[in-house]
Amino acid sequence: MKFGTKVIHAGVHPDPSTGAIMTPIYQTSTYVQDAPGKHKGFEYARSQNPTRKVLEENVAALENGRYGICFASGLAAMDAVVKTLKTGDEVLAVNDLYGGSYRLLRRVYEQFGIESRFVDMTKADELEAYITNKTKILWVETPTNPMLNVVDIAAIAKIAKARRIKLVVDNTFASPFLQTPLNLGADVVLHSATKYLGGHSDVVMGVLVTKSKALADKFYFIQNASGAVPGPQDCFLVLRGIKTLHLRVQRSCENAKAIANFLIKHPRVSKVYYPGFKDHPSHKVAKKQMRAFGGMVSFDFKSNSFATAKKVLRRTKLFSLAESLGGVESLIGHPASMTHASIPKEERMKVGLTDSLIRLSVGVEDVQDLIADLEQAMSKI
Ligand code: P1T
Repeated sequence: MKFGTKVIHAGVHPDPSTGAIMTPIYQTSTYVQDAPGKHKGFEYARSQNPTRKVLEENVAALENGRYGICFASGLAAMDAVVKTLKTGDEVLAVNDLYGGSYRLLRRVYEQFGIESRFVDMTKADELEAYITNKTKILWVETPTNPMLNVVDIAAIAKIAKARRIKLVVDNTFASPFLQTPLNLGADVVLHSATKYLGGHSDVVMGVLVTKSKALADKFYFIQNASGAVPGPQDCFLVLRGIKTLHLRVQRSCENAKAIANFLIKHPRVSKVYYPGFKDHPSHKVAKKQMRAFGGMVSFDFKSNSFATAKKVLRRTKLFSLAESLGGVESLIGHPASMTHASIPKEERMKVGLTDSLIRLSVGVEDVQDLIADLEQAMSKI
């Protein structure tokens, strides 16, 4: 099946009792058993839910994996991955990643003796030097949040395999329409389904996908044992959102390209971070591993001033000032004070995440209107 067919049909079947074409929302906490241990595969809704099961099968198919495991948020999904480690193990993570992911590794897991180090993974050939015999997970985001660096998944996967380390790729920014990391050698894919999968800014959810039965069993165990599961209504909403994933992401990518081209010509703009530009340091890798360059664009000002950024952040009308991304509506954000506020300033500055950096999540509106909105917001700065 091709991608546009999978989003609608993979794992989805008409309801056997009524023929309902849409997956029902099984709003139940438990299931009646015929006799102790004699049931229809569903015992208790933390452990199994039919709406969730359909979504898990659907996302697994989109990522070309075998197992999908849903969690109450993207961070709950990440938490489940880190919970497979033990004291003394170490995570080697990309040095530019979502602030909440950084916070989970640093502020939660370091107190249990699971240390993390953050390195520039765009230089795959230098990665080997950072690996120790404690390193158990390589944690990659690509494109990264918010600097839009692109990591060569196949190159990192080769190193991970040789050293018997698990490679986890947070595929939230790309979505499975643009890249499928399991095909490139990753062991686990993570999504904040809150973003492109859901696509309508109405759900918080996370998903893990893997081909490995051994890893899937660990994740199912943690899903049930820790209990950070999504509700059935949210599973329904993400299933519905996914049906148009390819159309939405395609349009966002086209719009983002036009906006990046507008911004790069703007007299007040110093830098535009967009992997679709030929002079982006990882453009070649992006071209090789992604179908298109994504719907996210970050940019900075020649003034390097927070005051300038603040003016723009206040003035846009169609771009709403908000955290999150990947919805049909365009959002504008200030990573330093919003999504990445939990990263110390010295760490942020090392990757170029300044106080004047603005991040755009480009939606599916008419791009002329989006450009006009940015033009008016940036006209008097
Ligand atoms: O918000 P949640 O569903 O828990 O997902 C966390 C998460 C994980 N990975 C990436 C790459 C993310 O961007 C996020 C959440 N990010 C935002 C809320 C944001 O605005 O960047």
